[in-house]
Parts: sequence; C-alpha cells; structure tokens
Amino acid sequence: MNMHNKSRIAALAPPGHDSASLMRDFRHYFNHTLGRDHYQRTPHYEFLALAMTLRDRLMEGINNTRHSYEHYESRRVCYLSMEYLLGRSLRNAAMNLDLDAELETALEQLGLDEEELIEQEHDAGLGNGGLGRLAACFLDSCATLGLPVIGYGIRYQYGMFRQKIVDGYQVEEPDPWLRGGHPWEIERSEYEQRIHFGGRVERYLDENGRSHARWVDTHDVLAVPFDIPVPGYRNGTVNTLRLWSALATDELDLDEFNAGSYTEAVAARTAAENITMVLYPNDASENGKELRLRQQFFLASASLKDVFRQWVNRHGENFDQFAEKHCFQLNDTHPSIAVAELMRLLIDVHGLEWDDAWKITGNCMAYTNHTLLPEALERWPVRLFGQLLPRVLEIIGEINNRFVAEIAARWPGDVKRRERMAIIEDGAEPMVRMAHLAIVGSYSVNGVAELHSRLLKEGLFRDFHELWPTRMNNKTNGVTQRRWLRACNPGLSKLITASIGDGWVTDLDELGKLAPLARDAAFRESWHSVKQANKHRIIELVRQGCGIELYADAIFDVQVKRMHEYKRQLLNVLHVIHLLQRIHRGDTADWTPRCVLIGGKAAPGYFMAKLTIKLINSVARVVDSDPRTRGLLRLVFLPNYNVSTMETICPGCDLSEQISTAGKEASGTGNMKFMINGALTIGTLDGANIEIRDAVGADNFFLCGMTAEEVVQMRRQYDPKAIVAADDDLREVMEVLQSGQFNQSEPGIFDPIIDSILSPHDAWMTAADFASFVAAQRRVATSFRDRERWTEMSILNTAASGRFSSDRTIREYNRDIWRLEPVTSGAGADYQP
Ligand code: 26Q
Repeated sequence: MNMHNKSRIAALAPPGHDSASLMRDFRHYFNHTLGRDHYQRTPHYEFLALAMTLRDRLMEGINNTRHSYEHYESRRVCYLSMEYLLGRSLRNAAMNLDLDAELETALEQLGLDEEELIEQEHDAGLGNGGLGRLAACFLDSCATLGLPVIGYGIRYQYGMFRQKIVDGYQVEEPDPWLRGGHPWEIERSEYEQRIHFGGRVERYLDENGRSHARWVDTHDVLAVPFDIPVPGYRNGTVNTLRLWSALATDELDLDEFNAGSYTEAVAARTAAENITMVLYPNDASENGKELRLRQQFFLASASLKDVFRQWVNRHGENFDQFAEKHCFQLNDTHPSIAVAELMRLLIDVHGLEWDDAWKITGNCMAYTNHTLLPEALERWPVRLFGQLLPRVLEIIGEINNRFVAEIAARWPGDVKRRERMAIIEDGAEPMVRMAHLAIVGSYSVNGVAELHSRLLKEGLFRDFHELWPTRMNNKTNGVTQRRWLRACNPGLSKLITASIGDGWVTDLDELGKLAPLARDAAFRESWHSVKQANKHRIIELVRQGCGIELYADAIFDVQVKRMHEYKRQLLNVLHVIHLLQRIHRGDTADWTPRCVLIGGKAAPGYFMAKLTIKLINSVARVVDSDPRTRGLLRLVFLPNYNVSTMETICPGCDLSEQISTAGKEASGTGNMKFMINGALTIGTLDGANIEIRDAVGADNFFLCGMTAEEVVQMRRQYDPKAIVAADDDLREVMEVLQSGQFNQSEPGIFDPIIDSILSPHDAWMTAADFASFVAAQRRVATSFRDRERWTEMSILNTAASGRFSSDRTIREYNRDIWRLEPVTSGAGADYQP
C-alpha cells in the first residue's frame, strides 16, 4: 500500500477469544451499542449483540487475510453468482472461529439460551435452491482451503419469498430479511462504482487518428458494496463475499422535469434502486424480463470495475499480467455478460486492441453449466439488449462475427452448424444466446456431475465440444460437511469423532474409517439412537409447522427441493395414494409404518408445480383424517422449506427421495446432504445419484426408473395410457384421482395433473417409472423392518460419502481451472507492514 494513503490509526489488539472477553463485548454491544437493558427479555437484540461480538473476531481475520493476499500478490478467483443461499451464520461463525466452547461458557454465565438466540437469526435467502446453496458451500470450502477467492453477488432487499399454505395452495409473501438489521455485513461506500445503462454509442478519433467507441448519455446507477465475512474452519482465513446494492446518483435529472418538480425528481430515485430490490424466483415465465438483465449487468459491471480499481492502483494501465492473476468463475450464464463487459472495459476504458483484450478475456473466464433443460437456457432479445446496453451489444455482435467466421473457416459451407453455434440467433426476433457467449469467451466449461458433463458434450454443447475438445470438463458438486454434518447434526458428529477422531471435519474421506464399525452391534445401537433423537427434532418441526403428529418408529421418507415437474414430486404422491389403497383393501400384513415428508417452493408463475402442492396437501388431508391410516401412514407438506429447515430435516431422514426423470437433474446436492447424515437413497440414475450409488455400492442404494438412454428411447413411442391399462396398481391410483376423492369441494381441479400423466407428450414420463418406483419402495419397506441391516446400510452410506464434500470439488476446480496457491493467514501469519 502507498504510504501516502496509509492511515495513522494504530492497529487495535485483537479481541480475546476467551469467555470473559466474549461476555464483556456482548454486554458492551447489548447495552451501549444497541441501548437495551436487562429489564426486559429481547432475544432478538441478544442475538444481534452476540453476532456483533463474533463479527469483531471476523473483522480481525478478514483484514489479516486481505493483507496476506496483497503481500503475496496472489492470483485470485472472483466467483460471480446472482445467488448465495447462505442461511444463518451465527452457529457457523462460532464453529469456524473455534469459539463454540468459550461461547457456551459465556452464554451460560449470562443466563442465555444459545439455541434460542440462534433461532432469532433470519435466513439469508439470497438464492433459489441448488445453484445458490452450492455457491455458499463453495465459499466455505475456499476459505477453509485458504484459497484467495472472493464472491461477488447482489444484495437483494427481498430474498426468496416466504411460502404460506392457505387452503392447500401456495401463497407467496415477501421476505424482508434485512428488516431488524443484518449484523454480518459492513458497508464499504469508499468502493462504490458507477454503472451505465441506456444512452448511445459515439465514435471519435484519438490523437493518433485511431477510431474508438464511447458510450454516452447513459443513465447511471451507483453500486455500493457490502462485505460479508466468510470464515474458514479454524485456519485464520476469512474471505469476503461482496454484495452490491443499487443507489441512485446524486445528480438530479432536474432538466428532464419541469421547473419545480424537485420532489418528483427525488422520488424517481426508486427506479434506479429497484435494480437490487428482489431476487427473481427461478421461473420460466420470468424469462426475458428487462429488470433481470439490468441485475445481471449490474453485478458483472460492478464486480469487474472493482477488480480494475484494485489492478490499476497497483499496476497502472499495464494489463500484461492481468489474466495470469485473475479467474472469473461464472455461476451459470446469469453473470456471463461479464465476457462482453470485460472486453468493453479493456478496449473502451483502458485502450487495448481487440485481439489483446480477447486474449485476456479468454484466459480468465470460466463457465459452469447447471442445466440441460433447453427451456432454461438464457436468451435475450437483441432489441432489448440494444436499448439497455447498446455498447455491450455491439461488442457481442463483434465477438459473434469473428466466431462465426472461425466456424466458416473450419467447416466451409456448413451453414446449419454456423446457425446452430452462433451467439446471436437469427429470426423474426433475433436473440442473444448467453450460453454460447459464455462458452466462446471461456477457457473452461464444466458440468456439475459426471452424467451431466457427458450429456453436455454429447448433446447440448456437442458442436462446441467438437470445436474445442479440451475445454469441456466435469466438476461433480459437493456440500460442506461443516454445516451439513458438524453443525447441523451434533449427535452424529460426536459419535463419529469419538470413534474415528475429528479429521473428517476437514478431510471427509476419513469417514471411510466408519465402514468396519457397521459390523459392530454396539456401534449400530449408538448410531440408531442418534438417528431416533434426530427424528424427534423433525417431529417437533412438523408439529409446529403443520400440526401433524408423526411416528418416531416409522420410516421417514423425505423429498425436499424446489417444486418442479422433472423432480417428480408427483410420482412420490402417486406412491402415497397407492399405499392408501393398500390400507383400504387391507393389504397391510408386514406393513412398515411410513411418514412421507414433502417440502419445496414453486415458482409463482409455475402452474403445474403449484397444483402439485395443492394435490400433496389434499392427499395429506385425506390420509390424516382416515382412521385406518393411524400408525401406518402419514403425509405432510412442510411449508416454507429453506436452508434452516434442511438443517433439522437431513439429520433425521431415513430415506432420501431423488427420483427425477433421468437426464434432467444436473447433479442434485440435497442427495449428498442426506447421504452424509446416514440416509439411504431411493433414486434414479440421474445427476450425482449415479456417483452416490457407485460410492456406496448397489446393495446400499434403492435404484428405480429408466436410464437417461431409456428415457430418450421411450420418448419416441411413449404411450402412458397403455402403461396405466397394464398396471393394476397405477390404474387404481388413477381411478381414485379421477374420482375426485381428494378434491370433493373443488371438482376438476386436478384434471391438468391427470391429463399430464396420461399425455404421450409428458416430458417427465411419470407413468413410465411408476411400477419400478413402487417395487423399489417395497424393497425399502422390507429392509427397514430389519433394523440391524438398515442401520448397517445407514453407516455405510455415511462412510462412503467422503467424495461429496465441496472441499473435494473445490480442490478439483483449483487443480484444473483456477490453479491458486493456498495462502496462510491469521495468527502467526500476520502481515507486518
Ligand atoms: C433464470 C431466468 C430468470 C430468473 C431466474 C432464473 C434462474 C434462477 C435460478 C434459473 C435457474 C436458477 C437455478 C438453477 C439451479 O439451482 N440449478 C441446480 O443447480 C444445482 C447446483 O449445480 C444442481 O445440483 C441442480 O441439479 C440444478 O437443478
């Protein structure tokens, strides 16, 4: 750092990590900063005071870590993501800072209940589901591995909507998660950036007579960063998640208004600030919305400008080493406009030639794909793009022209291929294909599970794979065992650590040492009792959430994930209806009691997904009010499924439902959380299920359904009516559905579901996998009755789950794509200026 810029404020002694210091700081924040006293119980302020106490310790780490990275001039990764599904942070911060023991003592002396304070924290729900939670797990692993990775995202005022169930239907409510204060962030106005929108492009000649472009008459919005600390596990590293918030500029557009309209001009500030108002739910009906494109550009431009600010501070206008020192990992196509914005900044703002700029861009962008569904691929109308970001569109046009010329040279005359691969799709309404922009502009393109990456190479991105055979690679997803075992399942964690030590917390393969213990009857007994205790936590959650009583000795059969047809919650309900039929016909000899839990949010505009929620609730009601099901069967729809509820659900689950139509689920990550916590999986050969089954062995996995290849085969002559006619069980299920038994007061409401099952165009082929699913569920029921065998399988699942740590995933990203050196920070490694 330049001595001139250096402040003379002396460094403070680091805050203490003993219980006395924690208590002192807690009192300080509670009384002096928050102005509360002990005359009234205010758990929310107690939570805030505790969070501020921990934040001080995190700040110490964040600064040490930044100094280390600057000192070593480390190569850096910027993870660009529109979503970070962080959930709560308090328990995680205490654990990673190695404060949980001292904190327990401190809170006990203060007479506070830790669990109650933890419950006060509002989930940071800045994501839809898998993709957003993956980003959060990745940040945890990067910090734990000491890798210089900074997350960039958006600070939405409203996160994922809150789901209420009214008369069985989903009702969405806004999630004002910042209300009441967000103690983990600090605003860094000194790093704000100015982001351009609209305007037009102007050409001018420089002093050497060279022509340049200038983006002028723009409507600017300020991007203000808020930093959230990301602590590694007890290693002194605290990385940064930098979230951008939109703020109107202070220039008033007074001349655009008539004299005297000062108030209107101030009120118009909200338009700019709307950019970061709300997270878009993953919703096909929301595709192509201008505000979403604004958000994407806002993230990409602000983050790149932030990187340039730091670069120019240090290296001036020399960009020779820029690509060597940076990698931008694009979390799906959502931030992929960064490819064009990086070009624009290098060329228009920093005066580089096209070819030099393109070389830099192509050497520092990397793209992760998360979907094979063609309808989910992002495309933007060229027209809209041109209005909102005219200069960025010009650059995309130029990238496209050069790319198309490359294809024409490689495959002369192959016009079809050129059309298939172009970044700009021709037609009545020309479109920008963001995935093509991302692939062309990146040196690495990865899928998120082996099957998914293979299907990308053979199908969706086949042409690109032929052109650049080394660019495409696989990085199977993972989850962080710190949150998803150590913190959320203290019972099992203690048992595991008592048996094999605590090495698994940072090396999940260590869990392999549990495998021999699966044959130890005493160990199985301990394992079983931990699972039972965890099931009681679910029972309590369900009692409070929906007022239904579950049975602790029943099999807990769980499907929690976003509601989507391809995930086939419908297949799960059809099985429940089938079980209900069996109970009605008295076919209950050797019955295994079963509690089926389904939870998940439907995109607000996704009609079929919402109707499926209604069906689940309707069947649940019939099951609950039928005395014949007592002790045998329960179905519940768990409202408002989120990160925090998963932390209670996954430790107590017996059976994890992963039954997507093969070839549709890119990876899945809930499947991994359940496996680590000793659930068995009933699943199709889809996404990471295949790798889960390979790891644990076919004997310890309940396989069902067609393969991805069989799905493609059957598509051609799919005849669900014939399948129903030939299957007594399915026919009976369809008959009760058609009878209106579940919707007596709302006749006909489930017709769209019935029709979709019976349609030869049903892309998800629910009927095709019904028999196989029911048969697999029979094997599940039989196995569960042999408690010793089931517990053995449960232990073997945990033992084989090492591969599904996001630490492994991140090591692979780093080995193959990022090539970062780990950096030691913190105690002992303090940077001395
Ligand atoms: C698109 C357009 C407009 C508004 C929103 C969106 C949007 C938002 C979020 C589109 C997609 C998403 C999220 C996708 C997602 O979560 N995919 C999941 O990613 C996981 C992590 O790789 C995988 O495990 C899952 O298989 C995949 O479905």
